[in-house]
Amino acid sequence: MSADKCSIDKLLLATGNAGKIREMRELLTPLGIELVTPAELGIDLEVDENGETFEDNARLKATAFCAASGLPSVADDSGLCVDALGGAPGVHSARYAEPGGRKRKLLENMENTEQRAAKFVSSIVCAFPNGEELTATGECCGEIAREPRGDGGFGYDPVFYMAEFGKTMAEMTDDEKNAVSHRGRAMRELVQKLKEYKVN
Ligand code: ITT
Repeated sequence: MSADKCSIDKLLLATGNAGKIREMRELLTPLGIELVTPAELGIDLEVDENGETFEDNARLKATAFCAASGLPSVADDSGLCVDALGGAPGVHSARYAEPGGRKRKLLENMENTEQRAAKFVSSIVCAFPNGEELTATGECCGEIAREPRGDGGFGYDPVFYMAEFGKTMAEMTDDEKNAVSHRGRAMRELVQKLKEYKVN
């Protein structure tokens, strides 16, 4: 086996978020593993994300999808932590407001503050049918913009501004985002661990 390949043949991308699937695919493709989605397998699973940390929730999703599919399953739990809001919305990022209203609510809550610092966090768990797991995390620092800009990416990307690039994450290409993002960093750590992982 080449040092760049790994001993797993097939991996489930354990998420219903199309943006995450696109980014995870891009980052896992060099491993040469077959990547499948829950939709492709006809798996429709609602996991109760009641953990206290990103890693707890990533583990809940990864183990549930692994049990349902019998395949090694990679889940990402991620979110936006805003300093001026005491780290909110954090693990509640997906439930901060109704879909479509999250960015507006965030900008409203930030209207009267000059303190704009924020970070994206991604925690990734790969659960294996034998009960083993691999974990990885990544963070990306930036600031909350005054208004949304750009139509790439997903979620809070249009309001997450990175001064060093003079762009919001939604103004970056997928490759530019993956090079610096929380998920890109976490996935590169996972890819390294997958290369070293030996199936028992
Ligand atoms: P799955 O649980 O099915 O993976 P989800 O969208 O519900 O999909 P999370 O529970 O991890 O995912 O919620 C994370 C939310 O945080 C997500 O819906 C976005 O609103 C936000 N988020 C995470 N990563 C992001 C990114 O790279 N860019 C913009 N927003 C992001």
